[in-house]
Amino acid sequence: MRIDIISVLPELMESPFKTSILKRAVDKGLVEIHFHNLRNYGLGKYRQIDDAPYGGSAGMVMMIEPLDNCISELKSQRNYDEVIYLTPDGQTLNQKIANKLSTLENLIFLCGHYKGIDQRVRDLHITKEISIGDYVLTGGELAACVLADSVIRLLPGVLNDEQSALTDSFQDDLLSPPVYTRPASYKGLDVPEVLLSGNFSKIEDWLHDEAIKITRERRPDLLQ
Ligand code: 6GU
Repeated sequence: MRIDIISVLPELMESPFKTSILKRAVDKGLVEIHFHNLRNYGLGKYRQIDDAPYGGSAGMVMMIEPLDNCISELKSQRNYDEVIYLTPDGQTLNQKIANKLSTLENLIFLCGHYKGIDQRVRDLHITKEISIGDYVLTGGELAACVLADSVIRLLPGVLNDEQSALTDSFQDDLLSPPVYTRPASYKGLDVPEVLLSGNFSKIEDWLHDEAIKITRERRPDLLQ
């Protein structure tokens, strides 16, 4: 997979891809991340990338020309499966979306800022708009990192067996059951007997029951 990330603040996204599992995915060549600083496509001496909105509302709007130049340049080099705009107006990210994106080859993530991008960029280039939840961030960069993380960890070879994505919360629309490790007893707090029993079918049943119980308590909406 290749992800091209367009942003005015690419430095905000460097460390996640230089650390731990995402770094290993990059080092193994399972994913390529390419940052594109929109400022390099800015207009004039001041490399302008935003301007006041027509109609006179508050805030600034990211201009069409730098964005169109940047995206068109990328598109001239390869075919992209999706051009994704990170915006609070988008569809809320969930596991199903991450699963679908993880099957694709080439993605562009465009990080929004200010009051958003000129509508014509959306009409011309954007194929998907994604939000990471109902709250507002200073820009799309952290959301782009969240989206990239959720997708990259699903690529074959990224996780090892113990970290397997198949038993994640949400992968089967259930939250995860509680987990325990040694010691079996700590200050009078005991690990549930069944987990020490060695009876794997009983353990499976117990874990499933706990997952249902927790999901019913915390996220009944997932059981609909
Ligand atoms: Cl994608 N961008 C911004 N600025 N805020 C958000 C978001 C995205 N998703 C949730 N809040």
